[in-house]
Amino acid sequence: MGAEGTTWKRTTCYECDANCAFDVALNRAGQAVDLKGPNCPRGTAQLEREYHPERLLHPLKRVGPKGSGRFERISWDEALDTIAGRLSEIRETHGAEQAAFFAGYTKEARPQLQRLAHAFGSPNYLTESGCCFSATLAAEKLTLGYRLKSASLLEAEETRCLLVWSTNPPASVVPFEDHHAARSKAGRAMVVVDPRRTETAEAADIHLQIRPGTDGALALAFHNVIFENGWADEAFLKRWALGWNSLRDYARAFSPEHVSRICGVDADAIRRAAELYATSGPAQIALSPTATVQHSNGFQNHRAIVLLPAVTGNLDIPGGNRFFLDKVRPKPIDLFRETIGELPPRLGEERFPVWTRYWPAGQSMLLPDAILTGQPQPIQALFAIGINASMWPNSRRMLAALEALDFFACSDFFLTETAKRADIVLPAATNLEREALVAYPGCQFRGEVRYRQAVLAPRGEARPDARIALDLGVRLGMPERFWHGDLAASWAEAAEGLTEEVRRRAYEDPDGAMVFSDVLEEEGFAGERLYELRGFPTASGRIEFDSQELRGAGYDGLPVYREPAESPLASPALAEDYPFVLTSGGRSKYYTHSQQQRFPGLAAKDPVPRAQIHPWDADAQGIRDGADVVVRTPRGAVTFTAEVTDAVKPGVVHCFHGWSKADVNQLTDHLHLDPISGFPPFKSGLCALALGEAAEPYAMGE
Ligand SMILES: Nc1nc2c(c(=O)[nH]1)N[C@H]1C(S)=C(S)[C@@H](COP(=O)(O)OP(=O)(O)OC[C@H]3O[C@@H](n4cnc5c(=O)[nH]c(N)nc54)[C@H](O)[C@@H]3O)O[C@H]1N2
Ligand SMILES: Nc1nc2c(c(=O)[nH]1)N[C@H]1C(S)=C(S)[C@@H](COP(=O)(O)OP(=O)(O)OC[C@H]3O[C@@H](n4cnc5c(=O)[nH]c(N)nc54)[C@H](O)[C@@H]3O)O[C@H]1N2
Ligand SMILES: [Mo]
Repeated sequence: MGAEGTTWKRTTCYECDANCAFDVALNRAGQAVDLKGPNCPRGTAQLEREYHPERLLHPLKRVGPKGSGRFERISWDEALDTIAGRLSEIRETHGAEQAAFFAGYTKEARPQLQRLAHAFGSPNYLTESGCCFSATLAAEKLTLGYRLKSASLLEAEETRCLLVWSTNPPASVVPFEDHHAARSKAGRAMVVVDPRRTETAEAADIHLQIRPGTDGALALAFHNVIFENGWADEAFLKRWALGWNSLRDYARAFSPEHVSRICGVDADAIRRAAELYATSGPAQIALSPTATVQHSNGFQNHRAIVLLPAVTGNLDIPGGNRFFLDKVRPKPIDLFRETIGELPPRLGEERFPVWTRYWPAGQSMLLPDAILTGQPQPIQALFAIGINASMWPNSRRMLAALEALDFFACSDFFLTETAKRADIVLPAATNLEREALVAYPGCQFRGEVRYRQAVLAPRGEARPDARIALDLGVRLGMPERFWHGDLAASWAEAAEGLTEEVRRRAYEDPDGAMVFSDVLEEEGFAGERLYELRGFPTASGRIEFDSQELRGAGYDGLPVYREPAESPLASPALAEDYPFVLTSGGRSKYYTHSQQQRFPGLAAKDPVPRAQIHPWDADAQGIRDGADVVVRTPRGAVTFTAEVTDAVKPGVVHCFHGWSKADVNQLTDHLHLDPISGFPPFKSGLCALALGEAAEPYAMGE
């Protein structure tokens, strides 16, 4: 007990994948009155969600038209029976695969949700990963056989050159401004590739201010300079790589002068940056999970980048890019392996066969098509935990799709505009109110695992999402397979995958277990190079500069550069009407996507949806800083607040994403998905600017 009768309890934050430890002070009534944890505005604001007056506290049934917001309180029994009943009807009339199960940025309950989908008989478990991270993972695994460990997560003392390619930790990675990859450091050269002069770019020796979506061309220019100057590690390439000489030949066309015209960057700066990277090693690339791949050409662009460490001998060396290994591996309870062979094709499996091979879910970017056109396969019903139509490109179309569903149920903390389209809305318990085994394969940066106990009783009738999935499994007639609804038992089964010692610490130690040992030690490996032990586990067993797997599926085997589908060079006629390049979704440290706009503490810090515009472009249109500016694309027009700043590249407009009153995805293109990953071009399209307000002010979102 503290001085005022408070008790402190340990919990973990849930605002991002870092899962930081937080201590919560509880008063005698069991209410949270204070929080202590890392210096992170979103972590510190967790109680604004917890006690927000608009939080959903009871299950609701829609009684007015979709979108009207007219709902009536119902019991959990009625809500669950309705959902189980409607899903069963759809399964009987159309087949189980016509019901989809979706999880947005919320990740904790995914194992139980996926289990529900597959036990129900549907392959269509979909997530936000259809536009986040899975493309970089697939591109890296397909090319190198491993996922790259990136300096955005872990600092290596030995690094002498840091190449930050499209990430800005002060906005997106704890500890923000203090992140090592955002600061200059004595003895370490730094190059940043970003269309904006971010805080990270300001710390760099060279900033390559690239036109969005041209990263592949820039990476090819690096390859060009490196091979021309004899800086490639040919001995390594001869032994371990396939098709590297084809890439060398292909890159001959990408001289710095030529690429300078594509990317809008000075040719000498490209030369100097490539020289720094290739000759002052150990060199390491810090990557974004998404910024290189949210383009119509992103998958191949990303491949061209991740081949740079292979060419320069910076792969798997201290201070270079090592490989990411899952250190904590709970037992999978998602039923994916057990069932997927028996289930019909997943959404996207035919169109994105390579991506599907690397990612154990369907491609959510095709959900609007599936609902509205029945292509590539029809979807009639959706059960979602945390869904926002504004996550999709051309989001008004996604909202229309949700309205066209036969049945739609979701859980959330708030009655969002998206939830207003649902037939049933369920109140989700927050991370402070729910227990969970906090460790996801692939998401743990440091190999930490802990069992987070609930520190607060759920408000109203809120329930953990994972528990809701179990409750539905039980109502669908599978009590045994769903632990009779016992959430702790489901986590206990996942924890069976941990060693006894790690499991004990995960449950008993409030700090959880830090797991540093890994599979390599189990194999008795003490050496420095993982590939010497395991080779490169790609299709050919070598680093695939020229990927046979991609060729086999009808794609280019080399990381061939193609212009973004909408660009001044690819679509000059369109560019006459839409002369600016639009990129979106640079992060703000005050928000997680759409989530905190209704928290007064954070809204005060970053109050308006901003469109960043260079002064030359703003002046030409008569746009002043702080004025309303209409950003227009062939999909629509949205009003933002102009932030006139020379930090953004001239000719480029950058809009922040996730805003309910100004949703940039009302403007983005759903047609030109990346042909390999299905990722949408959030970060390279065309737009026009005008002073004033859009004729149809935007009113959807959250
Ligand atoms: N505070 C906060 N942190 C977050 C999130 C959040 O919502 N809020 N979201 C989390 C999630 S889901 C994700 S996926 C990650 C995203 O993580 P990151 O993608 O690393 O996000 P940022 O740090 O904003 O860096 C992206 C940078 O890419 C630049 N950029 C835009 N277009 C291009 C381009 O075409 N080429 C290049 N080279 N650069 C480009 C932008 O200007 C921006 O500075 O952040 C995670 N962290
Ligand atoms: N233009 C553009 N669009 C983008 C991006 C971009 O950079 N530019 N980034 C993309 C990326 S990388 C990502 S990851 C997506 C993120 O997109 P979303 O997944 O839509 O992100 P959020 O807004 O965080 O969450 C969606 C909903 O989940 C609810 N929610 C949050 N936590 C929970 C929970 O624990 N339980 C339940 N039941 N509900 C919860 C929130 O209240 C919210 O309504 O956006 C993508 N869209
Ligand atoms: Mo993301």
